[in-house]
Amino acid sequence: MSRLIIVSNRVAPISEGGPAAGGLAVGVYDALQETGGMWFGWSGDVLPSGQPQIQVVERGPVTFATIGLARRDYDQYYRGFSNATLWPAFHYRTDLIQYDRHDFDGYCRVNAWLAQQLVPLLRADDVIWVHDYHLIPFAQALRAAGIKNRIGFFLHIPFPAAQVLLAVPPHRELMQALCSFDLLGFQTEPDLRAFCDYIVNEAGGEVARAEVPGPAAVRAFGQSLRAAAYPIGVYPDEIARLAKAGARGKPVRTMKETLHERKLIMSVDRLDYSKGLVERFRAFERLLDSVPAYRNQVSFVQIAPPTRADMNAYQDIRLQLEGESGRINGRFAELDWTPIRYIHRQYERQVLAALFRQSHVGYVTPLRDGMNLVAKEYVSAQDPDDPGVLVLSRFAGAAQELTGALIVNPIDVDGMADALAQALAMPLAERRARYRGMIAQLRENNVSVWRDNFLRDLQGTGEKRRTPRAKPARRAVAA
Ligand code: ADQ
Repeated sequence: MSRLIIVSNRVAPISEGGPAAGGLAVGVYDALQETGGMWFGWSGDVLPSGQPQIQVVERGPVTFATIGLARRDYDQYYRGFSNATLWPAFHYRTDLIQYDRHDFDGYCRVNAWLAQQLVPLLRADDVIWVHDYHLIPFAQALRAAGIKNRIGFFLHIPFPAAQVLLAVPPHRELMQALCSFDLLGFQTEPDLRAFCDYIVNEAGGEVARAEVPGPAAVRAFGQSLRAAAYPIGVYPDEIARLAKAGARGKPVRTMKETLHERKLIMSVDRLDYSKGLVERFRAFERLLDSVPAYRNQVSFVQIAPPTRADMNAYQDIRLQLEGESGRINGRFAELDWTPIRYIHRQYERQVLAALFRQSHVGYVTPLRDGMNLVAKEYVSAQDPDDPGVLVLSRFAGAAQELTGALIVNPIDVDGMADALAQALAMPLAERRARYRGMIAQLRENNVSVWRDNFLRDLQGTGEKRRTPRAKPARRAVAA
């Protein structure tokens, strides 16, 4: 059996018995344990000086290979092109795109350098699975180094409409590099369609959609590859078990005591401008405005640990949210009631799952999101006899599957306030019916199914590449 090599920007923290729990981390680690293999990527360390050295740690059948980044590489590859150019562009925030061609050079340079670190660790029949937008030129760099193994790529974030992608100055070089993979995986059909539209209408390529279920055949930039949608899942039964177990824990008991009999609306996100938090806060305010009976009867808990805190756009959104929560609480709070509890810390998965189970409404309204695992975790954590209601943005990938949610437009503050009121008042029979449909879908497409479908299609991408490669894009091979 081939070894599986996972390549991702960050490698899940290595602890006793494997990586810390987390949607993707669990799925990937599980696959690695079954097939044996290696997880390769950045350690999360930024080195002020000196040459980064690769660290290799064995845990049973799994090898973790991690490496630090030099300060300039972190600034150009991670903070720069990945998170100041690609992240906003792929989340349709063209107003926030910053572009510096030196950062793009750094992005390509770091991809090529990481690929060179991986090459000596590879065997001829390894199957390589690369994850996410940080690593779009990775296959091209491996090909340039003579690697002929099968290489697949999964994009965790949305793939933007062609007109939005055109706002990224080196879009053509990026898409040429992306076409060096053998198989591309997207979160949803709309993402796949957006990619195909670019290939046909901007790159002059061809796409043949499969007549039987299976990946589309793509020809572009002198290369042939396959592409399909593979919506990422969770392990719903494992989350339900955690949620039940966590209900006896102190954090949940404390929450219940401070809520008294009030209803709970709950949101959990990384603090990011793509998550629609400002509009979400305003919609909750609109609910209190328009239905005074809910004042002092419902609390909204928003858990949002800061990420990418060394970037201006993230400092701005943090300040804006602190302002909004303070303003709304100032308007409505009473001595015994704080309408919005806005919390910046991380919680264990068990605590989050248990809090989801206690809450009447899961409020998940990103402006754009590749999938949004929180929506899936919320549904998984519910008590089947008395489930809460999911209010979900139509622009989260999860909305393609979780059709039993109340689907909202995340910029429509009035519409979201109406959906919150409908959720809080929803009769038990309707809540159960909606939950049953959604939990069945989550079980059918759990994270093992996602992983197995992708790896099956990657194995099926025909002969390993033995023909000479198309010429790599200009900057991708610079060391
Ligand atoms: P994210 O943008 O990080 O992921 P999401 O899918 O919601 O978004 O995953 C976040 C994960 O972190 C969830 O498992 C959640 O429980 C956990 N988490 C969030 N806040 C936490 C907190 N305070 N404490 C502990 N855990 C917390 C990217 C893409 C998504 C895509 C995923 C997976 O942006 O669109 O769904 O990858 O492909």
